[in-house]
Amino acid sequence: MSMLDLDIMKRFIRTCNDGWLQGWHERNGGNLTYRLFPAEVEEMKPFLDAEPRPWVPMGVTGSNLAGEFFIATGSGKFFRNVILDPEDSLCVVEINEKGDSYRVRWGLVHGGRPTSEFPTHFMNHSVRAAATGGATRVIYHAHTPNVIAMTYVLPLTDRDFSRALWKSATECPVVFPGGVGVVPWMVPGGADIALATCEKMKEFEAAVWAQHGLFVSGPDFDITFGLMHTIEKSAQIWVLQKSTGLPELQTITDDGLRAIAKEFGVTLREEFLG
Ligand code: 2HA
Ligand code: ZN
Repeated sequence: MSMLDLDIMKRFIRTCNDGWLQGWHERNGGNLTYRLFPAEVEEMKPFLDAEPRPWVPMGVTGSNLAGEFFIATGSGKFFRNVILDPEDSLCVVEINEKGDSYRVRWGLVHGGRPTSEFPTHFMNHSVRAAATGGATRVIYHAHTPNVIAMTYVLPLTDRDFSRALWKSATECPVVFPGGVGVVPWMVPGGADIALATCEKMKEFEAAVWAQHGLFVSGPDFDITFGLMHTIEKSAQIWVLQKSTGLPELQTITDDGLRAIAKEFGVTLREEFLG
């Protein structure tokens, strides 16, 4: 047995590779983090490094996540290489008792640190854990080309994006009935984008980053990857539809959206409907 035989590591690695295969992770683009269940931490303990690396302050505090363990992609690492060399590309980190610092307990065998967006992921784990009674485990950021394309031509409002995406494929209102939040263009990796994303993630499980990509959360890899995939596919249909240059003759009406919600037992954000 080794760390890489653990089911949770296999599923983390598979998710990274699935994102690579979708074309969402050019070079070192994107990042993924997973908050481990206590039983998964116990299973992992025999494989952690004998000597933990030093504590690193994050510049943000999430006191509800004190003492938790995360799997994270590494800063500057390529999703393309995760499947080939997970011990170099990934890490397991532990959060301290104040919830303001981390230390690496496994991985990054050639040195390095967790993703540049780790403070953003950590704060959003904190916000989403609070918003979902602890159910959120996965935060995933990808450079999804069609969502990015939309951010050049649609007003950057939660309402405009949610409506356009809901109406671009019939399953969408079922998959993300709460809609999506939109964060204006910001410098990546900093405190500002972390805070702005947190504000959106108090209400939404997905946030569009203008001219950059998409940021999503969920309880497991299937649901979270599926949310990324569904939103990006809907954006692709929107872009394809606009690219025909032909006038739109019909779409899903707002009453149509309401009917889908009723049939599938989900609650749409009514303020986004006409
Ligand atoms: O990991 O995607 O947003 C590089 C990025 C930063
Ligand atoms: Zn990015």
